Amino acid sequence: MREPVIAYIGLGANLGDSRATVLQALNAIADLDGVALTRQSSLYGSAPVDAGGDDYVNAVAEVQTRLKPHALLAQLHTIEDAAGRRRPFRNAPRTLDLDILIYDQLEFNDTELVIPHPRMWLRAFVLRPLAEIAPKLVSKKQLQAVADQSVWVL
Ligand code: PH2
Ligand code: MG
Ligand code: MG
Repeated sequence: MREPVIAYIGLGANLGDSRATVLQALNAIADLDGVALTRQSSLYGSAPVDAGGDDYVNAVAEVQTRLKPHALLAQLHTIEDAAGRRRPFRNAPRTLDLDILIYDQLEFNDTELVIPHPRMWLRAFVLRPLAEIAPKLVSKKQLQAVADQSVWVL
């Protein structure tokens, strides 16, 4: 059996009961075979970045997983689909978005998956919750670089 590795998952929602959906998604992640939820951030509110619609609810989860990156992604898509996720256009308001941010020390890039997430270092709605649960992964300088973005603890 594969040794588990640590991965970080970004959660976001801005359509429907976003708070409830993000909390349900954390439970669904914890229930996945081959995945243990080891930490979860607070829920954060955030203004949409490069997107429209209502304010988002965001969070970050730390998991230990035996799943390979694409298998983990497939499971996250299943959870998104169960939450009624539709994909009418890029960055459309969404009931649930689950993104792999970091997977072990992996640097990987194909048409389906880019790891680490290419825009994570530009986004306070990722860096603030990530810094809460994994402070060594985010520097003060990186947080300062996104300090103008509106993010608040719910
Ligand atoms: N996700 C996006 C685009 N913009 N803005 C906020 N505040 N939160 C998000 O999760 C988010 C976003 C694309 O996935
Ligand atoms: Mg996303
Ligand atoms: Mg996504």
